[in-house]
Amino acid sequence: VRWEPVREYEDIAYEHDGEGIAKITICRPEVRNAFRPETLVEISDALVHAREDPSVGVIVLTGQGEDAFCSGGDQRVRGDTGYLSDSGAKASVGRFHVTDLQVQIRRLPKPVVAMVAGYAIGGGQVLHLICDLTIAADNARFGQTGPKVGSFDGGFGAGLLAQLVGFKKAKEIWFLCRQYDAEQALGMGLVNTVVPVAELEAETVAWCREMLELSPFALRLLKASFHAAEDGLSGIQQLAHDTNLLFYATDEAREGREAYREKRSPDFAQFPRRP
Ligand code: 2NE
Repeated sequence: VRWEPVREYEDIAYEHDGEGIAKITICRPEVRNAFRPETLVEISDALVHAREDPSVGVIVLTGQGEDAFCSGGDQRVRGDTGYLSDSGAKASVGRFHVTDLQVQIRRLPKPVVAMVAGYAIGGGQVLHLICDLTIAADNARFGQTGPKVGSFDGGFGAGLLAQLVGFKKAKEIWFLCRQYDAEQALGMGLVNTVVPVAELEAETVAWCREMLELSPFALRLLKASFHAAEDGLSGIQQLAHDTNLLFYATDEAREGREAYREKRSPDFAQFPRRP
């Protein structure tokens, strides 16, 4: 695959293959691709671009190199009120930017695939959980460190993990902070497949291309459907407005719009009341 850079960032690379795949790479290998607030803001910006670009059908999220997908929050910029940006007035105000990113990935109406080589640890493990699919290299290692380093992710990090691997296993992962290799992760339903690290990108691209052959709107509706119950009214809203996208194209909805514009009463009697 020939990846073409789309936008320049400091902490990430954002590239397209020109055939429907966007790739976002965390480029902080010196800290095992840990994220600082700026990293998350950049990923979020690239995701907006990929969402808005009609030529993009699938998004891959990964980490630079073979040692790590992501090792979670950068502990060097962790303050007493959250994670700190490195300059300006914002420097003293801690945040959890990752919350917004997690929700953004979950609500994004295109499939997001985590391509994991090496460590997916702490907040990095949660990032891959949030992605729709995970393709793991045989050197991938998964785990949580929260209770070791004085942190936790109780939302998606606990709840979504429990949905995937069951409550006992999820509690084991969090309560013992062990690491699990790729085959163990596959066995517990944490990842979709495991391939030799040298084949990771080719396999991920093959999965993406399979999805690119399929109906984008059906994939969009399916993603929203998978999340609707869990996400409550926000999830239902996504599905409802996806329905609205289709409803607007019907003669019945058009009649409402045209009647308003023409300042007349709408004639909905011409449309069947469906059983
Ligand atoms: C990832 C892991 C297991 C890798 O181990 P190893 O042995 O391959 O590498 P090493 O030597 O530990 O790390 C290489 C360099 O990367 C830094 C290390 O400090 C080290 O730096 P130098 O000694 O070379 O200067 N590094 C690695 N991870 C970092 C991190 N997250 N922040 C800052 N520097 C990091 C091993 O490195 C590891 O266990 N890392 C820590 C994982 C961790 O505890 N992450 C934070 C969990 S909390 C979180 O992510 C979170 C949350 O719970 C809630 C909200 C938001 C975030």
